[in-house]
Amino acid sequence: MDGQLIQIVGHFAIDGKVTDIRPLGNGLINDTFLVVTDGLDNYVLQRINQGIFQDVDLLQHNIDCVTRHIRAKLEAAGEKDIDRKVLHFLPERETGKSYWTDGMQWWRVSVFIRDALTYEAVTPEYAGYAGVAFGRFEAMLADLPDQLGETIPDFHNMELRARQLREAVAADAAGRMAAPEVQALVEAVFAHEEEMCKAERMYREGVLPKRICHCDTKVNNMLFDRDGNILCVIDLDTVMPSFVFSDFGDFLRTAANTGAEDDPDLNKVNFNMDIFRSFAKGYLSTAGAFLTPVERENLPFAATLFPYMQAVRFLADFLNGDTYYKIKYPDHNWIRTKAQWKLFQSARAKLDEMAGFIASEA
Ligand code: GN1
Ligand code: MG
Repeated sequence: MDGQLIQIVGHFAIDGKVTDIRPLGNGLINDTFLVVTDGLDNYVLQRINQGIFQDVDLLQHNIDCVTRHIRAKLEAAGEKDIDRKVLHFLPERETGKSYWTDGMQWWRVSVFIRDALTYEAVTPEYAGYAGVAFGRFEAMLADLPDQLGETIPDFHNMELRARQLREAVAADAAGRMAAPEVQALVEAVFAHEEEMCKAERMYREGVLPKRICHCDTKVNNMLFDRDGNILCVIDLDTVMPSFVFSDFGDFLRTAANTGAEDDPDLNKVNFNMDIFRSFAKGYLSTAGAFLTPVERENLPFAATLFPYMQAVRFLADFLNGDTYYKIKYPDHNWIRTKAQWKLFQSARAKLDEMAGFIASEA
């Protein structure tokens, strides 16, 4: 066991003695470890990526407000087993804050949720439960009394993401623009720019609201119980005001992809309408009451926006020389870009079919 990690855990008021610490999950941003103890609970230790989350105080403020609010809602509703339905971060022993820092690195500890399962892919049935859970998550946060800040400013702003790609192309820091294949994809991406920046325009025109969203609803950020119901949504770093498209679109980007996010075999990557239909049905059952007509009729657009935005983000990182996402091999970000681009095209071809389904659910 890593002595330094044990020492860090020691800053938090955990129960029991640590018996093992090992890597957990496959997030692309933070470093995550499972802390096994001889007590009742195990814990999750995370090193917050401070290069990406520059204001950790704000970040943890958001998380504290959101977990407190959800816990209170669950209690008021008389829910059972609440400790498995909302994350619980431990206070640091000296400051009482929900993180510890030595000024170089930032760490936090939460209770590990027992008997929970995570998936990289789900069935239509489970996608339906996820839809219900996200609608409920947004509904619960609708009356949050606290002001949340943007932990990554303009995180899902497509105009900004396109601008960042343009800058990456111009700088060509890693000398990767020389490849004709890369140039062709950059051109194809920009050919759709105006179409894909629709949400920002609608927001400026005052016809599209922002609400508190999770903003990282990929399938593996969800904990399921053994019956397929969602226990809890994890990875709360990006909970912030955004368009509802964020949660709807990012779930489908991962769950409705018949291949992997970074599938090297593009034949495997397609947009699965069965998953779309059950997720949308579930989501509308809990979110339908608060969605405006503009939000509702643009849900199919959201399903295309997120593969597009992710392709843009992976491509920009590839051109920048892989400074943001963790990579497992040298052209990983390029492979990811191509897979997301294929998914975008597949989803876009199904826009009418998606719109027909949403209209029929009225
Ligand atoms: C990152 O942290 P993780 O791996 O759940 C990223 C998301 C991307 C996702 C792509 C803060 O999520 O926005 O959609 O990778 N999070 C941040 O897999 O940039
Ligand atoms: Mg994650």
